[in-house]
Amino acid sequence: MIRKWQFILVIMAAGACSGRAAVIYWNGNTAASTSVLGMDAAGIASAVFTDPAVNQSGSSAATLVGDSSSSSGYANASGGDNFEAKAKPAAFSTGTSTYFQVTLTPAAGYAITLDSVTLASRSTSTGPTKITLYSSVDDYSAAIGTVSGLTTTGSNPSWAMIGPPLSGSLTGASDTSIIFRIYGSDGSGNNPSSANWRIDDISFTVTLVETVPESAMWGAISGTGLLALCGRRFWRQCAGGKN
Ligand SMILES: [Ca+2]
Repeated sequence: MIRKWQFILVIMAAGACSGRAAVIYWNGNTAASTSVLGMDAAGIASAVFTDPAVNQSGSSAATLVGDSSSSSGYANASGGDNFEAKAKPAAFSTGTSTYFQVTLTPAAGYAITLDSVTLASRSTSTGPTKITLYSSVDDYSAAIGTVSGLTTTGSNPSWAMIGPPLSGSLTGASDTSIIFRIYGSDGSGNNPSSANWRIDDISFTVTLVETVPESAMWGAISGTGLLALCGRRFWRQCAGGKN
């Protein structure tokens, strides 16, 4: 049976590495995040999309930020600018499919875990019907989330908010950036002459774990142990010498 002072020690040690959530948000105006909100937003040093998107179709890539076809039709749509790309209308391939890329960099002494991603997406007739997420944690070797069956109706399609379930390699190392790729694929038709894929109102919910140097951790545990032993002695005295 775990004695009371041992239980106190475990709780204190666990508390030294607790994580707290933050939501990183882009409204499509700039590559850098629009806001970082949460209990420990200071744990994020930066969160930035890459400009331009990689592996676009045609001879000239679309710039990251566009002001056409503003987002609408879902709760809290920001409208205005969005992120755009000329996605290749072809089956998914990590080597050739078009993707947006975002780099999350923790503040010193933190590690990042991705908890969820939501984003609004809009595809024209040649645009992606499938979105797939990968991360640098495993060098983009396994998908961490997928949404299929996106609508690509006509020249003026609707925006849709999506949130693929996540699994797999989602936690980065301490003091190490994580790069996420948002692939768009499985469109059909000829290569587009203008942007056929737009995303907006992107939110990454993350847990920020404050990593503690080993020496500091063991110092904290030693100090906690002494406090626990003192408390145990006092408790025994009050209980008439029993424990
Ligand atoms: Ca917007």
